[in-house]
Amino acid sequence: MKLNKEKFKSDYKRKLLNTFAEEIKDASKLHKYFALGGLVRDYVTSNWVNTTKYYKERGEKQVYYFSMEFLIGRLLVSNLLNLGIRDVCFEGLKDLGIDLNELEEVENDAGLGNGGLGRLAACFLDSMASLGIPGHGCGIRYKYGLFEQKIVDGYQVEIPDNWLREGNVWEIRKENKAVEVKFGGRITSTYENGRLTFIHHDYEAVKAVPYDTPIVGYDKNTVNTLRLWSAEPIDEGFDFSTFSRGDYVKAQAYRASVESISQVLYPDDSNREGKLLRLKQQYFFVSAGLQSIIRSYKKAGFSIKDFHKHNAIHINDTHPSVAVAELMRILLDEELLSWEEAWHITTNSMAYTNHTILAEALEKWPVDMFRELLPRIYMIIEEINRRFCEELSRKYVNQGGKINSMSIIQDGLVKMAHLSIVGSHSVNGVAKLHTEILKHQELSNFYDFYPEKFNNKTNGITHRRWLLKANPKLASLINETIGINWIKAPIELNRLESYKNNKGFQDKVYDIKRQNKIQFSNMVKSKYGISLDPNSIFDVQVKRLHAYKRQMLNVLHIMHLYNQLKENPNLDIVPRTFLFGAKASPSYHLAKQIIKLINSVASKVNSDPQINGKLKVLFLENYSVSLAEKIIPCADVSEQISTASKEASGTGNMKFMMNGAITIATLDGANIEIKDAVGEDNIILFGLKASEVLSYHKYGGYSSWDIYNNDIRVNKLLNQLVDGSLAPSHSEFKNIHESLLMFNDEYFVLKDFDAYVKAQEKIDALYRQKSKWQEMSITNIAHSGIFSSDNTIREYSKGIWGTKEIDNISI
Ligand code: 26V
Repeated sequence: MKLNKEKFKSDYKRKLLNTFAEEIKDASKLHKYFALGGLVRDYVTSNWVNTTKYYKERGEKQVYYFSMEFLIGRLLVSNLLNLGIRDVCFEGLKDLGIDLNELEEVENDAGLGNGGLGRLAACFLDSMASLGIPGHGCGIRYKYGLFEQKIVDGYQVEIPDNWLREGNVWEIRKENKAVEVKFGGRITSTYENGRLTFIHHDYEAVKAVPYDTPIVGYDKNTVNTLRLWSAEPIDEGFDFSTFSRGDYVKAQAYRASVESISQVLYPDDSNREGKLLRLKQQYFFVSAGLQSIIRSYKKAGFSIKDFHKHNAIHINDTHPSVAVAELMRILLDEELLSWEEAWHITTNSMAYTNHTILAEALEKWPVDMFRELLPRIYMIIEEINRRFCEELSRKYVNQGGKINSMSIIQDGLVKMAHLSIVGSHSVNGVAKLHTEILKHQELSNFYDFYPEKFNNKTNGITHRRWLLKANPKLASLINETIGINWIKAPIELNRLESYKNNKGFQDKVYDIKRQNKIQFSNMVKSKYGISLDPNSIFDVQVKRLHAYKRQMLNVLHIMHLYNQLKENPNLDIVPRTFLFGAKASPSYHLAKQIIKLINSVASKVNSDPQINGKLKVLFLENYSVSLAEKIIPCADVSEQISTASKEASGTGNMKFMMNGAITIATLDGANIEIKDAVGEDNIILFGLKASEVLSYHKYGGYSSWDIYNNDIRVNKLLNQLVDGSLAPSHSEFKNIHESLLMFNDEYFVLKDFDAYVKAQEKIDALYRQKSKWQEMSITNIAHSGIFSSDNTIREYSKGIWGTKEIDNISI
C-alpha cells in the first residue's frame, strides 16, 4: 500500500488519541502497541472486505484449512512487511520517539499449537494470501495457548499461557455469525415424505462464536481470513430446555463445561490421551466451521450439489477428520440429498494430510464414548464403514483379516486415519520419504486399494517470516546482491550460488551471522547472566522434546566432549556454544528428565574453569515462534538428528538452511531433500538409514548392551548418568539410563553415537576453513528457495484443491 511518513505519523497520533484519549508522551508501551496494531488493522480492512466479497460474488473456489493448531506467533511486523510499510512506520515512529522493535516485543505470541504441524498451518496461511489463493484457516480460539515454560532448578515448570490477557488487536468477534453445535442426546427416526428422517433429542447445545483475523498477502490486495471458534453457553448459561429455571448450580456447571471446550490447547504432540474433551473440541470447531461455510455458500446463491466445485476442505492430520461425517450429516439431514450424492460431494471436497507415523499419535476413539457424545455422527460413520467394507469384500474375497485391519470401526475403536482416507480424494505425506513409508509400510493396504489418492507434498516455510522478517541484515544483503525478486519468487535465491566463492560476499555473510550472534548474546547476558562467545560455533537444536528427535544424542556428545577436555585440557577444538530450546509435554516424564539432564550438564560445563571457554551449554526457556525468529539467524550448525524414518518432514531444518546454518543430519524427512538440493558436500550426514531402522524393527538384531560393553566412551557416559557425576541423587536420570539399556534404546541413540561424534569432528574441521564454511553456508541459502511454502502451496493448489491464484482483487 502507498503511505508516506507524514501521513503515517498523523494517522498514528490520531489513532492513539481516539483509542486511548492519550498523547504519545503520556501513553504506555502497551497503548502504543495497541494503537499501532489497530491502525494496521484499519489499513487492512477495506481489502479484507473486498476480498471476501470478491470470492463470494465470483464463486471462486475457496479452500478451508481445518486445523486444531495454528502456531501464528506475532503479527505486527509480519503485517507491516506484507503491507510494504515497515520502513515507513519504523522511520515515522522514530520521529515520534518510539522504537518499533520495542513495540514488537509487547505482542504476545499466538501460540495455538504444539510444534511443526501448527507452524506449518501458519506458514500456509501466509503463502495462500501472498499467492492470491482463496484460502482460509478454521480452528479453535483457545483461551490459553501452549503452556509457558519456566525452568526452575533445571526442571520444566508449566505456566498457563494467558495470551489474551491484554486483548488481541487482530481479531474481530463476529457475534452475528455464531452457530449452534449439538452434543449428546439420542436419535430417533421416522418416515417423512417417503424419506427416513432422523431427529436429535435431548442434546446439549453450545454456541460457537467466530473470531476473525485478517491474513494479509505480501504486496497484494488479498486479505484472507483465519476464523477461530470460541465456545459459549447459550442464553447466558441457562439452557432452559435442559435445566429447570433457577437451577443455578446446574447452570454454572453447564457454563463451565461449555467454556472448557475452547479453554486450552492439548499440550501433547505424540502421546494421545483418550480425552473426551479433545473429541468435543474436534467436533466443535469442525461442525461450526462447516455450518458457516455452507451457510455463506448458499447465501451466495449456488447449488448445494456443486459444493465441491466451489469449496475444498483440508484436514490437517486426523484431528479434524470428523469433518467427513459432519459434512455427510449436513448434506443428508439438512440438505436432504441422497447418500450417493452426499458421498460424492464429501469425498470430492475433503483432502487429508498425514503428519506422523508414530503409532501413539494415531487417533482412535472408544466406540462407547464416541456414540454417546456424537450419536448421529456415529451412525453415519457406521454406514460409511458398512459400505466401505462391502466394497473391500468385493475385491478381497475371503480375506477377512485384511478387511478387518482396514475397517474404520474395529476392536471397539473408531479409527480416525481410516475415516480420513476413505472420506477424502487425496491423502498426502509431508516429505518424499514419509510418503513412501506411508505407501509401503504404514498405510500399504490403503495404498493398494486407493493408489490414486496418495501423493507427496513436501513441507515448506514462509521465507517472508523466516528470512525477510527474522534476518533483516541478511535480507538486505541479498537485496543488494541479487535484487528483490526473490521475495516474490524465492527460487531466485539460487542466484546467490554464483557468489559462493566471492570473498567479499563471504565476508559479509560471515559478518552478519556474527552480528546476529552478538545481538543474541546480549539478550542472553541480560536474561540469564551468561556470557556467550560470538566467535564460538553456535550449535542449535530447537524443537519439541521427544525421544525420537534425539536431544539425548546431542547431550551425550556434549558430555563426551567434556570428558575429553577433562582428560586433556589442551585438546584442540573450536569453541562451541550448544543451544537448546524445547518444550516437553507435561505428562511425558522421560522428555522432562532430558530437559533436567541438559540443564545439569550445562551447569557442570559452564561452571568448570578448566573448560576455559571451550564449551558452553544453554537451555533457552520457553521456545516459541518469536524465540525461534531470534535464535535461527545466529545458528552456525543446525541439529536435525532424529532416528531415520521417524521425523515425517521437519521444518526447522528448512528455516536454518535458509539462514545459512550447516545441517548435521540423519537421512530422515526433508533432510533428504535438503541434501538433494545442496549436494552431499554441503550437509553433514551420519547414522542409520530409514531402511536399516525399519529392518531392525522388523527382524530385531540390535542390542544396546553390546555397544555399552564394547565402546568405552559410551560405557563411561552411561555410568555418569547414574553415579552421581551429574546430580546428587543417583536416581535422577535413572529412567534415561533404563531407556537406553534395559529397554534396548528404542531410538538407536547408542547405535548412532560413534557416527555422530565423527560427524561433529567433521564440523569442527570445516569451521576452521573459513572460506570453505562460508561457501557451504551460501550454498545452503542459495538452495533454500525451493523450501518456501509458496512452492508447497502451489502444489497443494494445483494437485489437490483446484484453486487458482488471483493476481489482483478489484471490485
Ligand atoms: C497428536 C496429538 C494427539 C492428541 C494430543 C494432541 C496432539 C497434537 C498433535 C498430534 C500430532 C502431531 C504430529 C506432528 O506435529 N507432526 C509434525 O508435523 C510437521 C509438519 O508436517 C512435520 O514437519 C514433523 O516432522 C512432524 O513431526
